[in-house]
Amino acid sequence: MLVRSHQQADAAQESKKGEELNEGLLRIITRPLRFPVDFPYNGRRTAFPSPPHPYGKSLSVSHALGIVARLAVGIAARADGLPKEPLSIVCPRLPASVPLPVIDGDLSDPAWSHAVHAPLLNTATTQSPVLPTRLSLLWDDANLYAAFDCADDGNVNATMTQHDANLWEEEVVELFIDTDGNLRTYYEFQVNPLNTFFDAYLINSGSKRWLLRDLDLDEIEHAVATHEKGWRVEMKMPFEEFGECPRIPPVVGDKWRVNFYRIDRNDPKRPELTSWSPTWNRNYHRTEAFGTLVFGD
Ligand SMILES: [Ca+2]
Ligand SMILES: [Ca+2]
Repeated sequence: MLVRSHQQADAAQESKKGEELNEGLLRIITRPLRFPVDFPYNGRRTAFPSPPHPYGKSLSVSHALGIVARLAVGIAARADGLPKEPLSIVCPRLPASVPLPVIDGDLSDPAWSHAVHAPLLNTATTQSPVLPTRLSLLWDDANLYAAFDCADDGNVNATMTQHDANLWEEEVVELFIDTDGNLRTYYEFQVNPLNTFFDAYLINSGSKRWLLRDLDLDEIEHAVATHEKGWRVEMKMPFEEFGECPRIPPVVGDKWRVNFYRIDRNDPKRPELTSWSPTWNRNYHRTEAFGTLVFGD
């Protein structure tokens, strides 16, 4: 019972996506900056204040306990020989001679045979999940491509069809993309089995998060195909849609901090939270656990 209660609490924490920002609030944020944020909202450049340091002047008891708990989990994990550092992955560039993938949820395009593949594993333990997910990544001079091949048992839990709905409350795949690697501001995209899309911009101080759901990156293409053994997501993300990039398009060797996730709820009381780079707890917004995507040749 204790385990179940803990997981329910974790799921509730994951469902709480942080304080909402909106365009009106953006306009009244006038505090001085500590770092520039190039925010691509409706083509304008908008500056955010620097979020407070997560463990600033007053380290609360709950923070201290949280740090100790995370250290304990990390040490236990490392004793099992699990990776100490966030993962890194080299994303191959699609050869110019290969046709671009058609964004339709069918991953049989020749382009995907040039992609790099990685599994999503239990984000707290890196144990293999009941229902596997294979992530695929690829890029060309205009776009980053991602695909999720999600095994499922036919019990797909998704009802939301409205753009920017709280898709994480059902089954979903998620992409967190921090183009400049500051681990404080990043994009969050979600796609559910009904091909409903969520896009938002996050500011994360470590102890508090702000969510700008009004961000709508209309040029991102996404498609889902379901079949008897699961569902597949195929995405094309134009580089021109992203702010805070070191370069557009990237050059070989450029690095973005990223993570990729899935929430499966075949057992509604025990959601299965999986990630590419392990977060060592059930918090998907632990930015220091974001892995590194290296743009390869
Ligand atoms: Ca396709
Ligand atoms: Ca949005």
